[in-house]
Amino acid sequence: MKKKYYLSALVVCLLFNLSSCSSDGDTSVDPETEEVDENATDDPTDEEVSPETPDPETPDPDPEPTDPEEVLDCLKTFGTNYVVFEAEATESPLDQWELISKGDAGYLDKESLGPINETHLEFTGNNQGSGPATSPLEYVFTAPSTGAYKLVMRLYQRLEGAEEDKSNDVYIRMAGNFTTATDKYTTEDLETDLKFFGRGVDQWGGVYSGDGGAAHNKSAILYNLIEGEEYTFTMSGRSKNANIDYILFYDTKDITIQTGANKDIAELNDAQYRPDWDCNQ
Ligand SMILES: [Ca+2]
Ligand SMILES: [Ca+2]
Repeated sequence: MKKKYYLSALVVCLLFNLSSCSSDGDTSVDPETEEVDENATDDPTDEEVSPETPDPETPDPDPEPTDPEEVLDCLKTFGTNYVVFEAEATESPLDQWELISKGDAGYLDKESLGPINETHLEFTGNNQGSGPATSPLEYVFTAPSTGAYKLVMRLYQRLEGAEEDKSNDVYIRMAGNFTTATDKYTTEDLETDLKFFGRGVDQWGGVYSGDGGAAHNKSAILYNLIEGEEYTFTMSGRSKNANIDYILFYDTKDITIQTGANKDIAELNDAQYRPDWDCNQ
């Protein structure tokens, strides 16, 4: 558990560092209060200290600098036929996305299964209804198999009294050697910021449907991916107070994932399809 908090703090630092490094010339940076939880190193649950180690002060015997690449790698899981990312597994500046971790006031853990890895991203721009594609976050991955990959995310709508179709969407686009795997959207539709919506009305649910494109469809998002090819997926903010826990791509010839309005994709599906933070075990 302690390691989890440690890595959580590292990720926060990493993201804010990257943000400031890459924000040269960007004077519109939101002076958001960085709610890094300095008290996260509480609860040393284990009271017992062996007599041979009289110095319980040393917090970590491993002072080597953390490689940002390694931290990012910990937030992604690659199966043989799926890829799943923590929402914060990006090198992009978070900008108007806020990283919320356990202990933060806005942490969304009301459900029996809380945020995976005790983190989620909340979009704070635009309004709860809509707005332009804002604060793009890039996720780079190599397809582990050739097939039609479907996209889903875990969503929580922090409605604060708004209608159920508010705070429920993001924009998505894909880059790389792919084609559309659905007749509802063209490849060009999928290469361009497209609304992607779902339902998680004051609870964890899912994002599972596109909305728009040339034919104005509302339908699942599917990409033909090629094993070994590298892709860059981009998620941008659309509606304020939409919270994303993680992002899953899976090969539909092998895997079925249950989704639907107010269906929690984490609870309904096997735990292997969540980012398992394996570097930290
Ligand atoms: Ca998470
Ligand atoms: Ca909406």
